[in-house]
Amino acid sequence: MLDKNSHIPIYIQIEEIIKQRIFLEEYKIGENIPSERELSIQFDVSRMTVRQSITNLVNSGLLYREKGRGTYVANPKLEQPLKGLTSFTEDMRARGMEPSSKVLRFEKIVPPVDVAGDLMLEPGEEVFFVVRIRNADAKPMAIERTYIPVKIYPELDEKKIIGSLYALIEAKSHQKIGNAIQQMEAAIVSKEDSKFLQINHAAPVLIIKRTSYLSDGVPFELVRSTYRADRYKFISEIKR
Ligand code: 16G
Repeated sequence: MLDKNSHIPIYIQIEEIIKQRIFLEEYKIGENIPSERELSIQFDVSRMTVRQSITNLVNSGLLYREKGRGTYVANPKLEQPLKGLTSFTEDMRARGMEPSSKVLRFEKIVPPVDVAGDLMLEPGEEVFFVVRIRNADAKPMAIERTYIPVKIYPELDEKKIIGSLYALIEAKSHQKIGNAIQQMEAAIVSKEDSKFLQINHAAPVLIIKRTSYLSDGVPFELVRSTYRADRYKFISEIKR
């Protein structure tokens, strides 16, 4: 209940009560929560105060607003450990979700010089450039733009890449994938990607650039993955 004499601001108390209701499943995932007007009557506070609490919960990803329809309880974000070198397919299966992909582009190109440099290619060497939407349980999670040197897997085609790239590469090269270097940064989604990811066009995304190597040290992919920031959080263990 609200304590109007408390030193804790009212909007923060309301946030806590709403969180509690979500935790107790009084407000269920994917369902509408009461309107600002109803909540302001319930708590006997102004709509402005309720709006502030809801905005904070929307910003933290617990709730989301649908224009003209109200405020809903969001799915909890997927927690992706920044630990083992796993594939999207493995990550989703480990969670009991069904991975799938939609290939938006598949072409053979001479890559830009920076990409060629990262992949340690000779001048003029070709790569496959693949753009895939990665879905979990048929919902878009990420867009991956991948460069794979043609010499690594000359027979790669649009149909094969629908499944797991890592499984294909390991089977083809008869060696394990060894390690990768990753960089992560925050960004605002591009107009094009917002459509594919089914998010608002100013929504935040997390971009991971990964260069991966076979166990003999040969680079086999350079990927830029754009993740929905409302669906993902990355977790790492750090020791001292
Ligand atoms: C992950 C990797 C990506 C890799 C893909 C392979 C990150 C940031 N990216 O999404 O680099 O290409 O898995 O998945 O983790 P697949 O084997 O299912 O095609």
